[in-house]
Amino acid sequence: MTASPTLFERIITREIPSQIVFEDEHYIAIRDIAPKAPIHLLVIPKKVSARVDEITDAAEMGELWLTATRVARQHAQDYRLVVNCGPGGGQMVFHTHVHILAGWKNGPDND
Ligand code: DGP
Repeated sequence: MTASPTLFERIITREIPSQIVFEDEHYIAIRDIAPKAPIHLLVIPKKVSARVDEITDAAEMGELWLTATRVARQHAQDYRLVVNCGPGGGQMVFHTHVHILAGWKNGPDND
C-alpha cells in the first residue's frame, strides 16, 4: 500500500499553492499559512520523514539546520527556530519541518 502524500509533499509538487521563498534540490521554504510571528517560514526537506527524530543521518540533519539558518538570515538578522515533534510536542503536519519565526521589534516575548 502506498501512503498518501503529505500536505507538504502536495505543496512541493505545487498541487497545493503556497508562497515559496526558497527552493533547491533537497528543500523548500514557504510562508506559514497561519503566521505566529511577523515573519513565519517553514523549511521542509523534500525527502519525506514524519518527524525530525526519524532523521538519523548526521549530514542530513546538519543540512536541514544549515538550510534553515541560511533561509532565516535571508529574512532577518535575529530569529527563532522551532521544531515540533509529535502530537504531544505540538506537531500537526507529519512531514518534518523547521519553523523560522522572526520580525519582532523587541523580541518574541516583548512585542
Ligand atoms: P506543526 O504544528 O509544527 O506541524 O506546524 C505545521 C504548520 O503548518 C502550522 O504552523 C500551519 C502550517 N500549515 C498548515 N497547513 C498549511 C498550508 O496549507 N499551507 C501553508 N503554507 N502552511 C500550512
